[in-house]
Amino acid sequence: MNVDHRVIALIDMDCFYVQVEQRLQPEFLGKPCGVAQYYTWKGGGLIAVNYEARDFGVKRGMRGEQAKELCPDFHVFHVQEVNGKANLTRYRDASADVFRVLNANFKLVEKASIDEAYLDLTDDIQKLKENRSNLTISDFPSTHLAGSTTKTEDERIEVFEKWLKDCQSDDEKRNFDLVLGAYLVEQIRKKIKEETGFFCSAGIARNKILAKLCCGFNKPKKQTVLPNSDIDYVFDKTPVQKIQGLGGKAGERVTELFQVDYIGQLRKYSLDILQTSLGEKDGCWLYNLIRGIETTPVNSRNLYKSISASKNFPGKTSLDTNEKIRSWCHNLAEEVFNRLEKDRTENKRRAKLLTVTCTLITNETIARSCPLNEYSIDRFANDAYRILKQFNKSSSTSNIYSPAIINLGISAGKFLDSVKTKSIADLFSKQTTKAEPITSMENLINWQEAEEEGDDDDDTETSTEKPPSPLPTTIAVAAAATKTTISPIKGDFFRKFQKNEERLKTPSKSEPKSSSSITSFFSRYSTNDNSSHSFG
Ligand code: DCP
Ligand code: CA
Ligand code: CA
Repeated sequence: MNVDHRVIALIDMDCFYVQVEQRLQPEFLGKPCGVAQYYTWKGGGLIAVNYEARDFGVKRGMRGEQAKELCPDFHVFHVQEVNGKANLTRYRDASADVFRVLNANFKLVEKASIDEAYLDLTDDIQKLKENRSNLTISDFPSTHLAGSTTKTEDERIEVFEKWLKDCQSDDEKRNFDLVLGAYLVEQIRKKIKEETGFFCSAGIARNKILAKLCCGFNKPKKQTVLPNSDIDYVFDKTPVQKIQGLGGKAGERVTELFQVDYIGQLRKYSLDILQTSLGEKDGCWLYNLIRGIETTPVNSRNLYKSISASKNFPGKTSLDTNEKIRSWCHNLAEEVFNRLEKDRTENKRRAKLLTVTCTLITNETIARSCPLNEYSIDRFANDAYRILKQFNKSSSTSNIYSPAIINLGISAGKFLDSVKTKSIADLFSKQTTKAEPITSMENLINWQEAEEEGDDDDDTETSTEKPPSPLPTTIAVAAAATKTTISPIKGDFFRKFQKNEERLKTPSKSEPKSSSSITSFFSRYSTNDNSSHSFG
């Protein structure tokens, strides 16, 4: 079996939104704080909580008031609102600061979310090997080993020093790559702190899934290395759902099918059994993953694949008149427009497809798209409204919109290089004041299941702004939308990997060779890839 030789890191900012707010108001540094969306209902729903507050039991999803009960000194920052809607510009700009540092120092950087990046350090390490030999514990002030749970700093130093010595000896040369990876990550984390003021954590391992997993082992302000020799130990204690891609329906299916709780318990199943139950490619992917092999590459992507804004309208706030819908189409269109304009200046590209999504009070989710020929708030709003009008079942003379809308979103995607695409059509559409009829519409029913952190430049509200009554969130809605259209074992296996071009051949049952079939789960329903949740 071809053992993975790469060194991959996942950098994740610590309590990111809180740090962004604290950077603006440093008097709150070191104090228990959180960031809430909206001022309404019990102090707003917390979407980020710092570690000082977590010590008091404050968690994401709680209300500001509840947090204050647990921690009287708790301070709540509120997400800015524009047009009655959360505006994430501040966090996006802070994210750009972090990515500037990463991109200036590494070639292979993949933006995985607003506060996360994968780095492929393999080549950098080869260069480092030529120049640097002996490293000491002082080069690793915050590195932990995934396979050991050390309680004190002295213990950490003892364990790490031993590993370092082993790795630098001849027998353990292979792990020396990981040592150098950890060294580089210590350096970049320090640089991020110096240049942005933000702390982060990291995981360093042989593939993306392992790097992501171990990043969470020692948060905040620390990093964790996972040598392959520790994988069995770690997997024996890792719930299936904790593995990226097995967090949703796919993970549930795996735990049910095999009656396991921990990923390591799957080791006893042969490739044949896994393939029979999950399909050839997926079974192979899982079989290899458990053995530490997963070859999804780090894609240098820094641009969002789509730009979208959406809002929930729960309970009494549902959009039940044409007027309200018109007005919100305009608000969302304005936000998308502003971000598109900024994107056009910064990235020299233009979106060519406008997509409108909504969830009706009946829980039906609708997604339609049309060509986007010009950047214009009115045009976006009119196109969106025209699409939505088709689903109004009330009489054409009344102002009522029925069934009412409980989530509305507008998104722009299918970006093309604007320098090359200044077409006659563009020029023509600039002169057109009145919106043209929509010439093509496609039903985007093959949505991908949304996760908490979308991969797009997304101003979608998060699940914490829940109304008092249980109503679907954007996330739940998108998931529900997938139910009817997506093959059973899908979960959220793939969003982050869906554009991965590398589709390795599935080995024959008797001879497992590769593991990149995380893409295969996805490829079944990725033919019409208009998902607004991934980077291009
Ligand atoms: N976020 C959000 N809604 C969610 C989850 C997250 O708006 N349901 C935002 C706020 C977070 C940011 O995304 O600060 C990054 O999310 P993380 O899951 O990485 O969480 P944090 O960075 O806040 O904390 P941690 O230190 O655990 O990574
Ligand atoms: Ca984070
Ligand atoms: Ca994150």
